This record gives sequence, C-alpha cells and structure tokens, in this order.
Amino acid sequence: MANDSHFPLFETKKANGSIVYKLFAVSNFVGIIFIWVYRATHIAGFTDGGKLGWIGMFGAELWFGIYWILTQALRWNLVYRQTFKNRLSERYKNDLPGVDIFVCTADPTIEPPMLVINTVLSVMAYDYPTEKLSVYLSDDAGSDLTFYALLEASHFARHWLPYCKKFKVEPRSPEAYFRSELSYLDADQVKSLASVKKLYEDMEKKIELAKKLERVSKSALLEHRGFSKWDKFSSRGDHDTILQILIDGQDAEFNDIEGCRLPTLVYLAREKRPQHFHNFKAGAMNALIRVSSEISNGPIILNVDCDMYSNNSQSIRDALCFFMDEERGHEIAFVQFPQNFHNITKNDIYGGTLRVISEVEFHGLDGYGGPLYIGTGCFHRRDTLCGRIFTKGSTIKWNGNSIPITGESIQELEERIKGLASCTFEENTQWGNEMGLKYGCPVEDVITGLSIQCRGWKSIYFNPKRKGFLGVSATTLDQTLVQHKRWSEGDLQILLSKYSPVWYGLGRIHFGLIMGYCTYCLWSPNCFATLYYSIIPSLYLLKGISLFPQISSLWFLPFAYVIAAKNIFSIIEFLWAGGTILGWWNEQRIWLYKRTSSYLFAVVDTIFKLVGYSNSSFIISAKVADQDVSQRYEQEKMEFGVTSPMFIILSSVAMLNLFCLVGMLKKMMVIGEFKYVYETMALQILLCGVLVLINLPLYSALFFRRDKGRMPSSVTVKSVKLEIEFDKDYATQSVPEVSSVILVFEMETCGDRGRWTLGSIPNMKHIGPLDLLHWGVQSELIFRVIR
Ligand SMILES: *[C@@H]1O[C@H](CO)[C@@H](O)[C@H](O)[C@H]1NC(C)=O
Ligand SMILES: CC(=O)N[C@H]1CO[C@H](CO)[C@@H](O)[C@@H]1O
Repeated sequence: MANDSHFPLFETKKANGSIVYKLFAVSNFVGIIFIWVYRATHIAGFTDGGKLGWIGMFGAELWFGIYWILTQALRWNLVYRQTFKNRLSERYKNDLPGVDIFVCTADPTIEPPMLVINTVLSVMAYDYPTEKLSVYLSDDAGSDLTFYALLEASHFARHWLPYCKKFKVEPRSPEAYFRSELSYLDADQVKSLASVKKLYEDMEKKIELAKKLERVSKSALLEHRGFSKWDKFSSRGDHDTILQILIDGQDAEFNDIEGCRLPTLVYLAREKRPQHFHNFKAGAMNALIRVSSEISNGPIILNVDCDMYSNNSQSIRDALCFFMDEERGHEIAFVQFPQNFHNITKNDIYGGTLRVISEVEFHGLDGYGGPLYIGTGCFHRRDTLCGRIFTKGSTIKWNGNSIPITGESIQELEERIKGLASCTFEENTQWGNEMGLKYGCPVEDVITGLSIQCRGWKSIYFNPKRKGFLGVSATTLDQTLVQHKRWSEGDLQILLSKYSPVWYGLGRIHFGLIMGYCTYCLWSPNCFATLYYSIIPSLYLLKGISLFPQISSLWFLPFAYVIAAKNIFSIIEFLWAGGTILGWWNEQRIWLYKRTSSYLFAVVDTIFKLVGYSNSSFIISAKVADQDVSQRYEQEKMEFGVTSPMFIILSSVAMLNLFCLVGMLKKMMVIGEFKYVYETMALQILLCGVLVLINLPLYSALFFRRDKGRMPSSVTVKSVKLEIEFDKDYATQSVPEVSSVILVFEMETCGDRGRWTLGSIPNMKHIGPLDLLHWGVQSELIFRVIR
C-alpha cells in the first residue's frame, strides 16, 4: 500500500445488544420505584416494634436502588477497542518512542526474588527495539538478595532474549514458559531449549541457596562492584540511595550472546530514613520517574507490579497504537490493561478474577472517558504523569525527549543522579501533589488517574482476548477481605478528599464517569444496608412479623420482578464474562462477605481517621504461610484458619440466620400453620434461606472441618455467643413472639463470661446444626460452642 497514513491505528466499537439492556434496565428501574412507593405508603400500618424495622427496610432499599442506578453508568455505554499493530510498524518503523518500564517490589519474603526477576525478564523480552527499552526495578526493601537475583537475571537475559526472539516464544516469563506445555518443537529448538532451561535452573539454584542462607556468597560479592553499596546499609528503613545500572543499553559491552543490544536495566533502592515518611509505592514510583528521566527519559512509561508478568510480547505495540494515532492519540494520557491472574481455580472461590469489573464495568467507564488507573499493567505518557494539562490541538513529538550525550561513565552518572531518589528531594516541590503519583491515599493510583482525567485527558481500556499481564491472586479468604478493606477504604477516602469525583470532577469529566467512580467510592458504605438486610428480616421472621408484601398482594410483583431480574441478569452477565454457574454462586458469597466485613471495617476506620484516631483499634491479621494452604485453594475449599475480627462478624451473621431459619421451621412444625406463614412471609423465608445456603461452607468450617483451614476455635468461641431471649408468654398469640433479641459480638477475649443456662450443654465439646435444631427454640437460650 502506497500511503495508508489516513487509516487510524485503533478502532472503537460499541457493544451489541445495548437496546435490549436499556429496556431491561428501565423495567428494573420501574420495579424499584414501585418498591419504594410500597414502602412509603405502607409505613402507617404498623403500630408495634415493626415500624422501626419497616423504616430501616425502606432505608436499605433506597440505598440499594440508588446504588443500582449509579452502576448503570458502568453498563449503559460499553465500548471495545481494537488495535492495528501492522499499520503502526509500517508507519513508524524507526521512529518508535522510548519506553521505560517500572517494576516495583517491596518485600523479599512476600515477593520472592525469583518471582520478581521472572517479571523483569518477561518485560525485557518485549518485541520492541531493545535500544529504546529500559527496565527499572524499584526495591523498597533495599534487599541485596533481590539485587543479586537481578544481577543473575541480567546474565541470564543474554541467553533468554535471543532465544525468545529466535523462536518467537510466548509467554516470555521463563517460569511461565517452562510451566506451559511445550509441543511441536523442531530439533534446533529442542537443543536451545535444553541449554537455556539448564541456565535458568542453575540461576534458580544459586538464588534459592542465597535466599536460604540469607546472604549472598562471597564470590558473588566480589564479582560485582554494586554490592559495595551495601557496606553502609543499616536496615531497610534506614539506608542511602542504591542506584545501579546493571545493563547500559548503549554500551556494546553488555550485548547478548548473538551480539545484539539488551535493554537498559537499572536497580534502584531509594534513600530511606526513619524520620522521613516514604509514601509507599507512590513514593517509589515518583523516585523512578525522576531517576529514569536522567537515564533513558522514555516518553512512555509502563508500570507493573513485581508479581505480574507480561503474557504478550506485543503489548507495548498495542499501547502505542493508541498514543500514536494521528487523530485521537494526542488526548490520551494512559492505557490501562485489565488485571488478570494466572492462578485462579475453575470456580474462583474468592471472586479473585474481578471478572465483571474487568469484562464489563471498565468497558463502561471507557465509554465515558476512560477507566481508572489501577496501578499495574498501565502505560502512561511521561508528561501527563508529571502534571501536564491537556490543551486542545497540541501535537506530540515522540522523539523530542532524548538525553544529551554527556560522555560520563556509568559510575559518574549514578553518582550525579542518585540525589533524585533522596528523602529530601521532594521537600518544597509539587511531587506527590501536582506532579507524579499523589500521596496520602491508600489507593494512590486511582486518585492519580482521576486527577489526570480532571486535567482534561482521556484514558483507554484495552482488554485483548489474550491477556497482556498476569498476576497472582489472593489465595485465602483473609487476604481477600483485607485487600478489599484497603481498596474500599481508599476509594471512600477519595470521595471525601479534595479530589472527590463529585465536587472536583464535576464539570471536568463526563457525568457518567463521575457516576462510575462513585460506584467504587461507595463500595464501603454498602455495608450498612447489606448488614441490615441480612440480619433484620431474619429476626423478624422468627418473631413472626412480615416485612414484605404477601404473595397474594399485587405489591408482591415488583419485589418478585426485581429479585428475579437482577439475579438472572447477574448470572447471564457472569457467564458471558467467562465464568461458571458455581463461580457465580461463589461470587455472591464473597460479595456478601466483603460487604458485611471488609466494607464495615473500612467505613469504621475512615470514621476513626476523620475524628483524628489514625491508628484504629482494628488490627488485621497477617498472612499465614502454610504448606496445605495452596492445596486447599486448589481444591476450592474456603480458607479461614486465622483469627480475624472479620470472621467473627461473618460467623455471627451466619449463625443468626441459621438460628432464625431453624427456629422458624420448628415453630411451623409445632403450630402447623405452614400455609399461613408461607403466604405472609415467603420473601423473608427466601432471604433467610438463601443466606443459610450461601453460608454452608462457613458452617462447615465452624463445626465439621478438622483441617487447618477451618475456623479457629477462638473465633468460634468468640463469635458464636448469641443470646436470644424468648418471651415466655404464649397466651394470646398463635405464634410465639420474641420480645427482645440481643446480639453480642465479643471482640475481645471471651474469658469465662459466658453464662451456662442450658443444663445439658456443659460437657459438650462440639455442637452441630442438628443440636441447634434440637435446642432451637427454648424459652431461654444462651449457647456457646467449645471445641
Ligand atoms: C497467555 O499467553 C498464552 C500464549 O503465550 C496464551 O495461550 C494464554 O491464553 C494467555 N493467557 C491468558 C489468560 O490470556
Ligand atoms: C491454581 C494455581 O495455579 N495455583 C497457584 C497460585 O499461585 C500460588 C502462589 O504462587 C501457587 O502456590 C498455587 O499453586
């Protein structure tokens, strides 16, 4: 083709079937309005304690309805992107921009060096001109082990990169590549594979040995001058800047075994001092931005977490199709890839894939100006990350950022620029505020992305079939809940901050995008309505008070419609996004658990912070490392195992529902009015029943399981201490009534404060659901479980 410069480099398509979706959404909305009307017009009918419960139900349904309206912004206008990489290659053969890749690591025990260097090797091996590629590893632990591993990786890269290029292998993380099934290799490749695999294993052995001994061998120490920088190292929180250019991509001395250039490779541990706050990953990223500007100054920056390897060697070219598009490229600030995971089990027991978010919701955000920046798998333009404001009609010179050649040696360069990563450099500057990533928020990435969008830029969500980046997902319930607590807490803080999408974003970004941000920012306040809905209707069920319309009433219809439509849609959406039915069910459970524990803690912590207690009393347990944990993960057995205050809430709510359901059944049997109860309280029975069903794995962890992943007995003792006092006066009513219900959540040690009133229990070591059925309704019951 002679001249195709008028063809765009990427294309945007709207989702099919959006009319059908919009009809569905409108009908659901009408149903919600009817529910609200029903609640508003039927308050007066109650005279007793039911009134308060009723108003609470109204409040919860108002919240759910409004929140549902917000989520429509994520589904109303889905767009999909496609790139044309061959057009890019033809048009910009030798004029591709430099790309700087930042990999961040913070702890050599949680993030083992082998994991880190596999990620580094995978991004070094991108299919991209190596002289334009630079890889920076930021090590916030300042660990010489990680440095040693990186040094070894720089040697191995001299063999690995030529191998990848010659045989066009995928994926290019050696570990993932050797793990994948290798077939159809020709004789030549078989030989090369054997030798490169041998080198990899040798490297792995050396690194694992160093890790075991917790020190680097003497001979290795002598081999590289870089280790001398640890001479004055006192601790990970107190050391000088360590900056080491391991491969200088401009210098032929570092060429690979075939004589080709290797990408520049840099190790950085920024200065840490106890008296200076380091701002976590945002601080590390900002130090990298400054240091890299003096070494390679690539106009495009990719950042990935150290556990997230590149699964596609073409991803840089994909991203450039957006930035370099002649028509639209100049307004794009960042291109976000989804966060995908390689260790998800079939039915994804912890909902770790975030399937609906990455397959649906982010496409919806993209339709309104672009997705959130989620801190990994994201390509940025350097200038927008450094605070540049969008101006209409400006064009970009992609090659305008090169560094003047100074003629200094690597050592001189390192010495000259290491001050850029010092503790004091940022004092009295705009770093952490108008420049670079923002400080002071647990989700610094989201708030940074938002402020870039508020400066007039667009972002792009690119979600190709073959995933660009694969990370490791949480493998225990505790990790999952803690992670969501951090996310939801950070998002709530954004809403309350001066960069809130509501008041800061208004007028600066599309209203749909504001709504989209709000659905995430309002994750945590969901806890109240959800807790209410999972506690009160069940208690009222036991009490015999109906909170929903009867089956025979016309008002039953909107409830039935909304419940059915919402859930059927949710199943279809989940399956469409690639999930399984059981996966959807698991997702509902984790949805409930997140809302009743992580989000509650997030809100409570945020409130504590607002009133000035920055160290809240809720201390979240650390991760446990257990041999069998990953085995149980693979068997999709839910992992409890640690003592966490979140589990206490989860099990208390679960026990309460079991109690109410069993109690209600017992009453129905005693009184024999099945039909009456069913007709007046069908929805409450359904709700309580579903809550019990969804909690089955939890009951099993409380009572039946004997492995280490069961609920620790301390949690069981603390949590399952429900006091329910029943009115002894059955005289006037056909259905016995609960006069008061007291729930005790014991957060502290339980001690011996429990009261024994059920004479038959004391020697019980173990109470199961059948026993509960037996004791389900007594005139007075206090029960306690001891393992
Ligand atoms: C990762 O890449 C490989 C090819 O290298 C591909 O077969 C696989 O499907 C990719 N994984 C995902 C989750 O897309
Ligand atoms: C199913 C699967 O791949 N599980 C793996 C997830 O990642 C952890 C940690 O790397 C492994 O231990 C699991 O085997």
